[in-house]
Amino acid sequence: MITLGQFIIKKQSDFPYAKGELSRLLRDIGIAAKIVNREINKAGLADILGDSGVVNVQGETQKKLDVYANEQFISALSSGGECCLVASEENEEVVLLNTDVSKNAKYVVAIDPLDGSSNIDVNVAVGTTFSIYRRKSTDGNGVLEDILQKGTEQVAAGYVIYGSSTMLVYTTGKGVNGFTLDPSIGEFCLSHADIKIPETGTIYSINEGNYVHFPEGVKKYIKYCQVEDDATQRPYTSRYIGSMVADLHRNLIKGGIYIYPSTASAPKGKLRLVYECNPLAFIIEQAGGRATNGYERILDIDVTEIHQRESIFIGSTKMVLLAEEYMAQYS
Ligand code: AHM
Ligand code: MG
Repeated sequence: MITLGQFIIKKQSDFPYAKGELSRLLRDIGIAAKIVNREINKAGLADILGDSGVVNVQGETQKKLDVYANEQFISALSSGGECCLVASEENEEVVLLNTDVSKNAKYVVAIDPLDGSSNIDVNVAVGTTFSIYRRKSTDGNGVLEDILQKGTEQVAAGYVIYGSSTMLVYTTGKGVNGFTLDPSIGEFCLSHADIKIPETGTIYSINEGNYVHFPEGVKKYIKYCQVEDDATQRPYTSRYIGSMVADLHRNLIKGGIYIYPSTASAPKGKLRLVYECNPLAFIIEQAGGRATNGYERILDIDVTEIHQRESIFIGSTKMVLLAEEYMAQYS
């Protein structure tokens, strides 16, 4: 059995000049994930379900667990001392970790502490997504520009899924590995080494309730998924949890496509590029899949603000390529 901590140290040799900072940063994220997991597990028993009463910068009501998870990740990163600045879904501005140990740190982190908030109160899987970048500024407190980097500049990225079991999946650009939390010893243990997404699949994940608002290319692609055809095992299965991490994790293991397209009222879709689309795009590409906005690679999109939105087509390469063909032809 290999624990996350052991694995991270072992993998440090992939980076000959590494001083262990990135390893410690990943360790800090793992620690916060365990604390958040503990709270999620007993959510129905503790007074932690429901709204916090605060509306965040996205205009969405924060859940108590959103707030709790945000505090835990920021506090672990702050005391860990390897990250100087955090961009979080729950904070309008970047958070400077201005402590003695962290202010000169080399890395910055973008995070959605608890993704899939609408599922929290009903005991359905939720997640955390994170991206790690090397700062651009040289020392002292970080600046906004440190985090406004394209997805291609990510040093590491990952997600935690708090599901029927809790897993942490991450990449440092050399493949994707998944660790399952063993609650009896409180450790993430390597359970899914070198994950590869199937080239194609039979699952499509999209909120079809928004169908009338979708671009024509997406409507036509959905119809393609639903047509009967033995050779391609259609009609495909429709699966939509409403937690992107959970939908993506399933498609990563089984093969499939997840789409959150633009709609008439949301021309860039709903999801946020910096802390939702980019980390998951990095993971999926590293697993051999594909992630675009229907036209352009997600990781190549210019980042101008931390909460900017982007449409996403992500998953098995052949399925995403075909959806893009429909976009090119009809949208
Ligand atoms: P959140 O970060 O506020 O939870 O929103 C992101 C989530 C994704 O996890 C999920 O796939 C999507 O929003 C669901 O949105 P919708 O209910 O519009 O389908
Ligand atoms: Mg989110």
